Amino acid sequence: MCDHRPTASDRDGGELPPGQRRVRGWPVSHYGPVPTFRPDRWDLRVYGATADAGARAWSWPEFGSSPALPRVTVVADLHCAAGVTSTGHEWFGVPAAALLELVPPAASVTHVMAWAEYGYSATLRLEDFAAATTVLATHHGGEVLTAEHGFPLRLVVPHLYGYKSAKWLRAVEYLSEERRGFWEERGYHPVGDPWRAQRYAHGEDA
Ligand SMILES: Nc1nc2c(c(=O)[nH]1)N[C@H]1C(S)=C(S)[C@@H](COP(=O)(O)O)O[C@H]1N2
Ligand SMILES: [Mo]
Repeated sequence: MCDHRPTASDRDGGELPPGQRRVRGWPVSHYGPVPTFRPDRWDLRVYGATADAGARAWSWPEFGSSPALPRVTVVADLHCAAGVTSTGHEWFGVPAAALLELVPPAASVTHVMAWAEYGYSATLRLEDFAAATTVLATHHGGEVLTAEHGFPLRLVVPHLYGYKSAKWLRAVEYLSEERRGFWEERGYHPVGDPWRAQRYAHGEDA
């Protein structure tokens, strides 16, 4: 999670979820090393319980140029479950809903697993992945993402805690039953709604 100290006042700006403190700037927070991007080996895969039982993959050039993939801008705060919120992020990328349209899930699908480099994973309810503000971001504040913030592609799920926003995204797996991802296996909440302080699967929000 995050281990940085808040440096700014909690009084400026909008309302924060319970137990969160505002941090100035944009801390870097993740487990493990920053992966090296190798464009020739990179793909984004959608697989699992798809409606036609098939899988779909985009190479890096395809992902960048496919006219079937629309782009949106989403402005949102980023709430780390360890307690700091960085504010005012302007994300630009492909809406997750567009992937769901291009690769329809089977009727049985209830969740998706976001898979990142080095096996990091985060589970999401289908409705959270499908939310209008959920985006597969390539840019932040008008610039290409930096390596430590997820270049070339990261998931952003602004209405949930940061551990759902997988950096270095490589695949989306459709699931017909809930499964735990990296932090969910370690006791973090399967949904992770910051406004309900859903940090842990058992505890604070019970
Ligand atoms: N691949 C990967 N993505 C990750 C993580 C991680 O450890 N690995 N940590 C998550 C957590 S806990 C948070 S709070 C955010 C932090 O994003 P940032 O470093 O851009 O602020 O990244 C999330 N995405
Ligand atoms: Mo976090």
